[in-house]
Amino acid sequence: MKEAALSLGSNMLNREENLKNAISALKRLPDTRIRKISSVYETKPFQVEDEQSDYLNCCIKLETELSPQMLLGACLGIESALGRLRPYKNAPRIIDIDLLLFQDYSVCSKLLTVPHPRIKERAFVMVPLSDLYENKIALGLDFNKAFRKVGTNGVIIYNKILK
Ligand code: PH2
Ligand code: MG
Ligand code: MG
Repeated sequence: MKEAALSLGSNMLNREENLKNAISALKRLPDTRIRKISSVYETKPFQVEDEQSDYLNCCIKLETELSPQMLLGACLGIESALGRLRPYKNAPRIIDIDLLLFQDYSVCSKLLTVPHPRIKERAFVMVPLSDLYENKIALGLDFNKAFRKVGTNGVIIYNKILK
């Protein structure tokens, strides 16, 4: 089994329901088990060019026999199944599922870059991601170091646990 971390985000329609539906779909993936789900955070839109509603964000740690490419494909499939459209870059979305980390793999191709290149700039990713790793070091990423740079502005706890 390989370990992977995902970031989930929603800022359209019923955000909580969208996260729940995405998690249910992830639970149904073949040869894949969810290991840990972070708290949910309400976050201010970060680096978007239009007026947008606040997001709900969380992160998930899972174990899988899928390859990074298959896992990414599965995430994109879940986004489509839940009705995600992509009218323009960083548009408001029903659900976004990003592959952050995959084992200690370093992949850089046209379709997939792992570790996700913008993790460390994004408090809305770093805060939930750090919930998943008790010793605050994961797959080549030192959270304490990254945190000192990114801070936690615009990220507030939304509820404790998403079932
Ligand atoms: N996702 C983005 C761009 N900006 N801001 C927040 N708060 N949450 C997100 O999930 C998010 C964002 C691109 O995917
Ligand atoms: Mg994203
Ligand atoms: Mg995405």
